[in-house]
Amino acid sequence: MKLETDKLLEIYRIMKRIRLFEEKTSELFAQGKIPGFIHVSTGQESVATGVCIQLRKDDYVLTNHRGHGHMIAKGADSRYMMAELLGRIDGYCRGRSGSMHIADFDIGVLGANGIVGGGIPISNGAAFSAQYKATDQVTVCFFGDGAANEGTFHESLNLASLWKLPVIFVCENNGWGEFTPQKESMCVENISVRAQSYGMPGQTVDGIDVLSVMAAAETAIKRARAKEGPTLLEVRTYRWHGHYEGDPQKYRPEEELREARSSDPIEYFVKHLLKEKLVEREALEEIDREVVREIDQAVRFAEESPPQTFDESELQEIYA
Ligand SMILES: Cc1ncc(C[n+]2csc(CCOP(=O)(O)OP(=O)(O)O)c2C)c(N)n1
Repeated sequence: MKLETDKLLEIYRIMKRIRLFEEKTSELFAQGKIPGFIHVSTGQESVATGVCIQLRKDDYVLTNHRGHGHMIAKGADSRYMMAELLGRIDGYCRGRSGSMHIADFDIGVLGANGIVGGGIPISNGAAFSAQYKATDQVTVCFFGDGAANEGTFHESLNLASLWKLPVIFVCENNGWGEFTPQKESMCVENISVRAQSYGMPGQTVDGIDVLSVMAAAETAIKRARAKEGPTLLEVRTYRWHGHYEGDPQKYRPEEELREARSSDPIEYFVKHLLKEKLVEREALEEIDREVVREIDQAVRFAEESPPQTFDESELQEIYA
């Protein structure tokens, strides 16, 4: 894929923004500043970035419980994200959704979802709305390898293909579904082969290379926009952290983790950019400084925002 310098730097900035946001999130969680459960996507930045960077603002995204990166890549403001995670009133959902139900309709993110596979049928609904209204919006649905074993995955892919819905199903295969490795939960190696049963194209891409993810996503997005139907895109990546923050990870060999961390999609991209002399090192360093400042500001913004409080009278109104 041949891209202008500005575009390459934008890709770098988004991946870096996700990485630093997630690292800060882990840190704040460990300090007891984030209520509830948190699942971070550290190490998986190429997937959200490679797909979302090619979407329009009015395109839809459905995400899952590990969705901070998807939201950031779709254009979310780190300040409102951080405030939401900290349960503050200036958060995207006024501090009431937290990490797992965050949404921002203005940028097309229809919501995270704590139910594994829960976003997949919703993405069909969003895509159907575009088809019905004859717009050319597309819908991207992100989910994990674990979700690819849920009934919702199979039912939704069948219907999407039958109705030629403009959806891109992006299976972010990080090798683990909670504490179970992929090979213990399914008999196929490439989840993309499942596309065949539903009569749609399926492709597996190596997530180490954000440009490969972009190339595959570009084809799928074009197909959806041209009203030719859905695609199943499987991106192979690796979950660097535990299933949730604080997970002791007794089930995972340390050697595997060490090896995986040595293949970092951001480092891989930087090496490529410098080796091919596509950008100056100083430009990357400048972005690093800007993103550090941005994430610090996001934390300050969130900490200065008042905590959301729970008013029981609201419940009484709901159940009256
Ligand atoms: C329907 C349902 N079943 C089980 C769970 C418990 N659960 C939460 S996350 C998870 C694993 C999901 O794995 P995957 O889809 O691969 O996503 P990843 O966490 O690897 O990003 C499970 C089993 C749930 N939340 N919902």
